[in-house]
Amino acid sequence: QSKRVHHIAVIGAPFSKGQKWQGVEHGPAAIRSAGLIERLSSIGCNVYDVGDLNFVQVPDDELYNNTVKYPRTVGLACQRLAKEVNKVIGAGHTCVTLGGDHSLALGSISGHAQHYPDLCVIWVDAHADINTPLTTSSGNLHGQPVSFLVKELQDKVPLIPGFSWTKPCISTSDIVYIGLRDLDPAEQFILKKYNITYYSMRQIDRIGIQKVMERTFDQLLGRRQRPIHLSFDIDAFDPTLAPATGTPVIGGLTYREGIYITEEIHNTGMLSALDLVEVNPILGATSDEVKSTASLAVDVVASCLGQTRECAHRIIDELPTPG
Ligand code: NNH
Ligand code: MN
Ligand code: MN
Ligand code: MN
Repeated sequence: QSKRVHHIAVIGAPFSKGQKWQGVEHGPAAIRSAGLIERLSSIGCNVYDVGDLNFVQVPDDELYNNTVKYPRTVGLACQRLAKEVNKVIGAGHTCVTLGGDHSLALGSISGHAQHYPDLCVIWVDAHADINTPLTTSSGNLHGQPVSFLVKELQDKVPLIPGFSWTKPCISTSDIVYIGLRDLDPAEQFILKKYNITYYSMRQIDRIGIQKVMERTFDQLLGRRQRPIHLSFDIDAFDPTLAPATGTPVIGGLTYREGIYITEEIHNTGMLSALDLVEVNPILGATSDEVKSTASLAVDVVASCLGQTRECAHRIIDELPTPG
């Protein structure tokens, strides 16, 4: 295990217009209250807290094509986030983005890719978030960010207001999904037609999380070492573990599967940026549900950055002697 100090930048992205629920903009505050910064310091990370970005709602933000909601507001927020992520990555930090809804991954991955064009993406989620503005039935942009990022899909993605700054930066073979269990018909079609790798919950049941991670790294890092962008949607976990989120889906990751994923990603030594999204403290039924969801988010981020289940992170060199 590497002894090198991890220099981490934490960016709060209190953004919610990519989906319909109020409250996900309070995700960064909830995750901070659950002790994220202190935890990262206690495992030896050098933490630079950027604070929360200020997002504005664009006035008269009309629907695109009578369906897609808040395109200009979401586009502008992602553009703002991309700039900030690019800045801290350029300064040599590992970048942690706290959401906010998952539309912001368009910003964080774009900003990350501006600095590291050969990055790869691991997308942990119950959903594939690869609808195009023409296939979405909800109209929510948090279900679409991947469609803007994948080069091979661009002839199917219309130019929508607010998104003219975007530039597809990954190929179909540069992304792997883990935890899927709720796909829309068009998403299923895209994954199959473009041959995008995904490990659904069913696949995790069949081969186990250890093989899933082995195959993921074979595909993404087998030929060459390259930076990893982890985009982690808290709804990948089972709703019993992460109830405070907008679109819970039964039958999700166990705590141990989720943490195994992040431990293995840490062990590659290649994690360069991560998003932790969709924690919505307003949607918890009780304050305990909110606390357990936020504290799960802290565990995910900390284990990406070196927290292990095998060592105490504080070294002692002597045992107390009786008498
Ligand atoms: N696929 C649905 C949509 O396009 C749901 C997406 N919801 C998510 N994604 N929470 O992670 O709206
Ligand atoms: Mn380490
Ligand atoms: Mn998502
Ligand atoms: Mn999801």
